Amino acid sequence: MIRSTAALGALLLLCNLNSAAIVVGSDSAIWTPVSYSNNVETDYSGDTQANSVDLDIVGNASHPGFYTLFDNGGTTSVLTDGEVGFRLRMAGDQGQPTFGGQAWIGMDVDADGALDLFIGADKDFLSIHDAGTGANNSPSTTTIEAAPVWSQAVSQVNFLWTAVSPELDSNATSFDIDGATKPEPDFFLSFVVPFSELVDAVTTLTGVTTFDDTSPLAYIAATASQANSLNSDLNGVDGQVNSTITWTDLDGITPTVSVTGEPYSNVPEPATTALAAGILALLILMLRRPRKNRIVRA
Ligand SMILES: [Ca+2]
Ligand SMILES: [Ca+2]
Ligand SMILES: [Ca+2]
Repeated sequence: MIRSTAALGALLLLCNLNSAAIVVGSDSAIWTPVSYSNNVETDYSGDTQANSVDLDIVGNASHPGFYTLFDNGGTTSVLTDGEVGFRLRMAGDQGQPTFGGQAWIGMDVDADGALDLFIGADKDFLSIHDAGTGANNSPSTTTIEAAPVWSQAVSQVNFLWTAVSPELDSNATSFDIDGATKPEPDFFLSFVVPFSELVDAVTTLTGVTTFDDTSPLAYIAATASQANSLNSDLNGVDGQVNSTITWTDLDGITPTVSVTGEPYSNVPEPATTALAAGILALLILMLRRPRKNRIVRA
């Protein structure tokens, strides 16, 4: 009995290792809060242009408004098996069966303060879009190409719109942090995209030719009432959806992070450094070897 139970446990563990990496409805305690330059993991309530609670990103220091979660898929092939998730805390919902708007995660992958691509989520599809021909360095210069370079229908595996609960936010002390103005539970919008699709988009659409889980990037997060704009709420910024102020000056873009959400400087040293150390060790070994041979002949 014990042996069969152990075997079953091992089998379940094996199945788990081979299943989808990120559980979209997992506890926020295992997700990484995405911080902005002022270290505020928050957004203001009631600052949406459309005045819709399901488009109003909210947060405070102990209840972050924006999380990410990266999983390498449990294998050595992070570029094929990795997944990256995003979670936004909204003030409530509009009583619709599901999320009624559009969420955007904008990414700057070449550290020039201008967004290079956008990851989108609505009730039907997850998608990745090229930044259009606009400067994309401020809310007012945002352009998002209408046609996605990748899209995937939402499912129970990659998308979740649900009220914040103790199961989804075990560290929370409130489930309605904007309750003073809108007394209703906050909602989490959570979605997961394959890391390989993000890598393809970065290397295809931008001048960045190599991109992996150690690469630098910066995020903005926003909501919209329609595709191809950021017209409702900008995370970390009070209003300003039409602002000409740059993302950097607005504090609307994160400091440089990795896809894990951790500050870039804390990322383990790149593989290239390890490779260089390996080559150096090999050279030392090769230089030593002839001297040893001469001693043997003598
Ligand atoms: Ca807000
Ligand atoms: Ca609320
Ligand atoms: Ca850029």
